[in-house]
Amino acid sequence: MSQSPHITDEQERTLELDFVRATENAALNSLPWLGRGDKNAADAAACDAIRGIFDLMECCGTVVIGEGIKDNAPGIFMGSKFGNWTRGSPHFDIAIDPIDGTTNIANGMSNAISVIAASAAEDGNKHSIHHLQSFYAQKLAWGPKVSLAIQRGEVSIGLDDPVEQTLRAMASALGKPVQQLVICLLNRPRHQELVAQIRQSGAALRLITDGDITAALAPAMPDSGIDLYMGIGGSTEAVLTAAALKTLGGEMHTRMWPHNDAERMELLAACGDEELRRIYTSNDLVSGTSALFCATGISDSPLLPGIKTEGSRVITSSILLRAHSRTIRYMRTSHDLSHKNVPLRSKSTTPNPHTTT
Ligand code: VTB
Repeated sequence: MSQSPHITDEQERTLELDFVRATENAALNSLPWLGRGDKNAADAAACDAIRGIFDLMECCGTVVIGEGIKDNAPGIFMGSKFGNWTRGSPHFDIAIDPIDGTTNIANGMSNAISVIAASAAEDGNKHSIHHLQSFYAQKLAWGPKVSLAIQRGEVSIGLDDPVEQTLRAMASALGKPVQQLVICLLNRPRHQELVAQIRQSGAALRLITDGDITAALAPAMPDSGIDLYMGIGGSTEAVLTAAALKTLGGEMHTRMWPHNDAERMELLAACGDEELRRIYTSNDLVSGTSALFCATGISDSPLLPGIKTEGSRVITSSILLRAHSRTIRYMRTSHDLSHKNVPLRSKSTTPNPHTTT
């Protein structure tokens, strides 16, 4: 967003806790849908809860990355205004995935999180979060140790390099043989060739069903056991991953991946050939120096434990990342549901005239 006022450090440090409340709220409100076979109901519950918190927040948020289009979800769309838009309060771009892993939540499986990222645009720029117009994107994500080896000129890594070459470079950067590498990707027919090439190299695979934000962040998380994330996943998820990598270190290369000729033609008309071929780094996708990333686990993932219930108490685990200070903050919160009021947009008696869905 170009509108001033710029967010101050102080404002960011205060507002960031409300981001955690928003993803916690989404996780709490979608919990009853864990394993109930209805991914849209889970998603709707998460959206309602996120809006419920943002309605209370003194900020001017514009959703530049929403969800719903690829998954046909009842989601929060691009252009939605979040916050109460009080005059003088800070402006943000917001990227949001109320639940990454809606199929997982419907099936009661691991790897479901609620996630929000925000970044304020700086001088001259209209937006600080780049909207990738494709449904899908090609991704290659690695951790800080590999980035360091790249910076030192010891290895080089590129999205278009042959798989075997990429894995050799990874192994050399991590100081272990290719056979000890663990590569994560979505289990999809489109990855058949990639899977065969990885298997041939001798590296191990971790194939996941859904939820590729946590999977793409795994190489940057200590002890995740994942060395590299590869393959084609959602574009929304790529941008959210980029916001987190700004704090965690590590890097991801991303390129739009049209899934059929019709989408290719649409993208060519909308953004041109150069843009379609462009390989984005995380700073290209989230360009502001301010960037917040916040996620709460719904079910267990490499990033976060899922929700645990103890009587009327529910324990949530969240991660809050702030690029300015590079702080990685983990929050384990015990909510007493017999006392707590989970703010929901649908239950609000005084809807804010400045907010839209
Ligand atoms: C991934 C995953 C998401 O979409 O981005 C995936 O992280 C990619 O799309 O949780 P397909 O499922 O169509 O392959 C999700 O599974 C759902 O948005």
